[in-house]
Amino acid sequence: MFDPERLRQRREDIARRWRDLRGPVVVPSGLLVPIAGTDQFHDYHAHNEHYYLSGNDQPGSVVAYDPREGWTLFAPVASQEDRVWIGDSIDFETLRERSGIEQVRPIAALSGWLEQRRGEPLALLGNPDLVGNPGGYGLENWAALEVEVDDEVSHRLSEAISEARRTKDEGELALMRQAAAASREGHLAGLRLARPGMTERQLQVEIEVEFFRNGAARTAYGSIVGTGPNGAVLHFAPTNRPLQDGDIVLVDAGAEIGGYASDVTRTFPVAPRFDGFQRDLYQLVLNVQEQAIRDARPGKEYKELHLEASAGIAAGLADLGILRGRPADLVERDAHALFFPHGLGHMLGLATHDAGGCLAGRTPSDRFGLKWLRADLPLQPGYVVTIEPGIYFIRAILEDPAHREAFGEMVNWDRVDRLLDFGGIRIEDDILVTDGAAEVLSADIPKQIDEIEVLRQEAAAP
Ligand SMILES: [Mn+2]
Repeated sequence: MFDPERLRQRREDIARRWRDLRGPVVVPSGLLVPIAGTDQFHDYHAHNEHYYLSGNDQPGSVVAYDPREGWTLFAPVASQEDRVWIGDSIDFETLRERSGIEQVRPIAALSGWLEQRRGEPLALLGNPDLVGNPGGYGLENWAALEVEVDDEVSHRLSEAISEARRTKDEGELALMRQAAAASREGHLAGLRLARPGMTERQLQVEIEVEFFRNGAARTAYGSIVGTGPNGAVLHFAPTNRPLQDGDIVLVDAGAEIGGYASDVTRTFPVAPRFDGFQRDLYQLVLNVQEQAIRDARPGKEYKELHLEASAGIAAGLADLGILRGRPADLVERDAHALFFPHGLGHMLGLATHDAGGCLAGRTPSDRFGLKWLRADLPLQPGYVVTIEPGIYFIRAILEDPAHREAFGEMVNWDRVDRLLDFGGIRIEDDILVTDGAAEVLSADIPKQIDEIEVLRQEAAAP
């Protein structure tokens, strides 16, 4: 999965960031979580900090670090019963080769390793289930180990990993490009196969099957497929609602490969063409999105990008007669957030909303127009972020009497009332910030109106 040399460099970089550290560190991968009342488990996801440091994703593993001794990987050893039902664990020589960590030891040895460090403050990163379920890691009794977890140091070290994770190395970018390529195949299938009468759920299956055919290990997040009014629910889970002629369809879905996410949204008509208003609104969102991608340069504050996109949306909605007033005033009063309530995007990587989105010391604003902004930092070469403006007609926001009063004259409410079943439009790409223009990892997934209409007309042909 990863080049072991790169993993070694990554750990050296982290150790440098931890240079003041005196005590030991443990980074558990996490354990399988049973589904209550069954003999099954929830989907397992190795903790990203553990995976980032080791490339190992087996449950019940621990990466340990001691500034005096370096790195150790404690790995599970399958029991005979495990081997009968689940299969064997990965042998230690393979783990050594893959991770580049010389010290690979059975998880049963973790207890002794911790006992040797009795009384020293311990930094606990990764999955904290080590404390709640020590038995899962072969520890008999957490309290008896007399280990004290230092929360302040743990937090600081974790922040250092998040900072390191912002800049993607070539190995990570290769996986992100593969993930974006698999996402492309899925979105193309959706654009080609969506038909009146097909359900959201059926469309989801057609999209996801192409992700998996093209190498995805899983979807990076629960696919969002919302048709008609459902497109206005930001994280809508697909239902059996059939697609109807005249609806627009919002598909936010991405493949994950080697632990790395892609996160792409496309919106298109069920009919062979956008109708007049859909087209105006779509072109507005697209213009704002393309401008934000052009402006995503090193040093640019992500929050500025968000506010500029908000101004673009406010200006466009004023041109369309939905908002009233000067765009700058509308944004200052957060009127755009009635229609664009979420942030412009987020960091992307091992997680869909990747670590390190906010610079240390910056806290999210509680302003209506900023509270869901997930990234607040200056962009740097090597960062991967999403750019995903949208315009929605969300009843929960637009029917709220408090909003109707607060934004009274700024909104053409009669017009809004006729659009409450419109749904929403979002266009999302994954971009790599470089020294020059940003590279759009998801660039070849069609988003221009004419490209989409060509595909939709092919879909409608008998
Ligand atoms: Mn996203």
